[in-house]
Amino acid sequence: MGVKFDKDEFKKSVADNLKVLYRKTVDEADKQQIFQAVSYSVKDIIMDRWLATQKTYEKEDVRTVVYMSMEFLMGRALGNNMINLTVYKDIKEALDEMGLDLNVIEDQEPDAALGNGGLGRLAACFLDSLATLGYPAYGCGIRYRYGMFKQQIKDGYQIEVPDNWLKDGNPFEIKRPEYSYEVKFGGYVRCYKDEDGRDKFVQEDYRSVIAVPYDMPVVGYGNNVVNTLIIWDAEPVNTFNLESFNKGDYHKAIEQENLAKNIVEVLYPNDNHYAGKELRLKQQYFFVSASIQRAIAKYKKTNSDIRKFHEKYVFQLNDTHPTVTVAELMRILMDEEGLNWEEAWEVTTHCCAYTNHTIMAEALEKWPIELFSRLLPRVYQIVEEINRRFVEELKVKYPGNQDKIRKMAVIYDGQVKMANLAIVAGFSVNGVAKLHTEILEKQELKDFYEMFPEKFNNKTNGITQRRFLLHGNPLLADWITGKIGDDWITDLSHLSRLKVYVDDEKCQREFMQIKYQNKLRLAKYIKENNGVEVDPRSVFDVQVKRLHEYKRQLLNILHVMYLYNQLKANPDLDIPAQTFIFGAKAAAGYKIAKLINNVADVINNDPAIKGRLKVVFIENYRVSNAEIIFAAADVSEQISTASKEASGTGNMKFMLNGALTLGTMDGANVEIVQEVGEDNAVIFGLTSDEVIRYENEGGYDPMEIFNNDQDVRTVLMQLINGEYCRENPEMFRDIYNSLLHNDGGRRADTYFILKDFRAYADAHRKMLDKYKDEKGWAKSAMLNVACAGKFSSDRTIEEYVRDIWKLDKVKVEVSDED
Ligand code: NTF
Repeated sequence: MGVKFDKDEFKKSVADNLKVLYRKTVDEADKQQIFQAVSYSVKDIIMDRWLATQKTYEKEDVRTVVYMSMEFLMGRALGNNMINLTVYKDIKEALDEMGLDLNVIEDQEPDAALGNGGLGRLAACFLDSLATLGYPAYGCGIRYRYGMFKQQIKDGYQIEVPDNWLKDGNPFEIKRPEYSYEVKFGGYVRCYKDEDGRDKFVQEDYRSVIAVPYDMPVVGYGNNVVNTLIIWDAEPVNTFNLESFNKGDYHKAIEQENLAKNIVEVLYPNDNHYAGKELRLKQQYFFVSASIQRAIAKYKKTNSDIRKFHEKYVFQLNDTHPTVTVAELMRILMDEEGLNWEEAWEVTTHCCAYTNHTIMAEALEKWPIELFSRLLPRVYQIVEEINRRFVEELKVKYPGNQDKIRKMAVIYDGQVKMANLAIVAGFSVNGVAKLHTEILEKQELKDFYEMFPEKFNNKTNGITQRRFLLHGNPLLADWITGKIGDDWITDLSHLSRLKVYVDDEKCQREFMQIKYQNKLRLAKYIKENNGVEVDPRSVFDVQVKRLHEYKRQLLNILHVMYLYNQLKANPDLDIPAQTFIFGAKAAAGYKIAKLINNVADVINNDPAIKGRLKVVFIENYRVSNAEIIFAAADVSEQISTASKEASGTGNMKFMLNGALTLGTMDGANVEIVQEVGEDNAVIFGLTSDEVIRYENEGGYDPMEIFNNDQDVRTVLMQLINGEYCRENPEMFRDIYNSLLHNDGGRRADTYFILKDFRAYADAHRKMLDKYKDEKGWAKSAMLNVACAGKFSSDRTIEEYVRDIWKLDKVKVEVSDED
């Protein structure tokens, strides 16, 4: 099953688009114009399938999941759409014949960076899998004018540059103004009796915006299914009739105009961190309200009884960010649809399911009731009533136990606790890796688990092999297909068939040759984009992910400093040449990027070590260059403090591309090692139980390590003696202090960097020993690929469907098939 592709027709279509869009011929058009024209030609292929899919859904009145997320880190669409339409190679050929280079064309597309990191990318992988598996699904999110900032490195510092991703237009999206909805903020709630004597609640004197949806196609692989990602834009209610307003309304009109402009302006660039900004709550309610209104309107087109809404719709809440969903749904069901509390609660509690993505305390969303009730007065009343009823329940179940109420109430200490709201009103609560779910059940959400054990379940994350192998690593993808056929594209468990080749020396050579080609590709990228020369024969040791203390990029760079000291002291040290590659965006103000860049500067310019050590910080790490980076990695650094990384998904992308994991027993690393075997990864450091025990005991004493470990002491002293910052020796004093001294409420070495340092250095040694054994390494790397099957997001989605969403697969017929 696939798209019937007519090469000449496609070429004509590209030329026609250039003519219609720009009045240009192929020779006259610039690269961006070619990208646009090619995209419109691809969109044309998508369109018939998109129409057919939506028709089928309507006709079969399917049960649908709505994936509610503040973030969708989609990356580039063109290449992925061609891959999933199964016309990538055909189009490449057609363009070749036109004298056009597909790689160059793909490079013209800005990443759709509507997300921070793992949480947003997971949402994108899930959409890909849902469409590929043929499940009815919508993603609902926000069409931020500015996505994740572009990162430049100047003088070692991160500079944040606005990401004007819509500047040249987004060829794949379609604006759907006919499905716009009003979303109201502020004002007050007026209560009156209707003609039947029932209480009616209306919001008055509010400010509102119009939510306007843009549809983005989500193409399933080779199955004619095209689902929709709806991203909401905000427009003012009354731009066009300002004149008709009397004096009193003028001010309000301007306010509403500003509200519309501000609300979707920018993605908050925080990963695993809650900043508590009013505008963020506005964003949340804005897209939640619009999405629910849309779902209800759609439901009513084919169904008459709103009491059965939950039979057709399930909302998956991607972390607590969209949790206001539960209260907004209650509001609409009661205030607009006329249900009573019990009826509305019955629907809501069968509609909403919550995924927890972190146990980091600073990521927990808690809104001051002052802010919440001022912004969402009616929704707040409903949250209060949910809380009142729940606290009543607690009092019955745990008489006299004030502690339970303190920990479990939805409103406490003047704050609305979003996780508690999601758990109380949701029918499912899931973690994102086995270890993470265990920690939720035994520690973080223990009280809730005791009260509602049936709600809790695990869904270990996954990634889509279509983007991160088929598109990102075409050489390896072709090689795999040559060995085992192409079933792996839609069923990654087939990769296990590669196991019979891991001892075959010819296969090993082929495999390592592909890795080498990918390292050349990355080396070229680094040269062009960062101006650094790296040796493709060196070990590529890579840590790419958001910069965050708990992810411990600091441990990595301190170890690089240590290695450098070793090499200087002993120039004959018998270890392979190594390139340490970093890529990461930081929340503003985190200084570690500067340290990495300064260390890179010193090491890369020291002739004494003869190029045996290089350090590279890849600027502007994002989905599109990630694909190149994963393909080229030898070693995958997954070194978070055990218990802190809920799952990780980069770890899976490295594994799928044949890198060995060097990591802690954290998140999904645990399951990766379980799949690939302990001999094909290197694990080090404290376990999550040990970390949690230390934390409960108030920490440990890093001074003891400082006093007793000369190598660690040397490295730490180099932070404050100007070794890595001649012009300002004080530059890294804060980092030094944070490792050794308590500071107010903050424990010294909060993330156990010094505690794990020796084990980490030993792990590196072990990894290099493995690398020296060429055949052994090739075998381990191949086994990583062969054992990656579990980590497909297809598997994850099948589990969500089976345990939570209960969807049926749909078949879509399109007439142009061959
Ligand atoms: C992230 N959480 C976790 O930090 C990652 O370990 C995990 O892989 C991804 O979610 C996807 O599940 C967050 O970004 C958040 F928002 F919860 F802090």
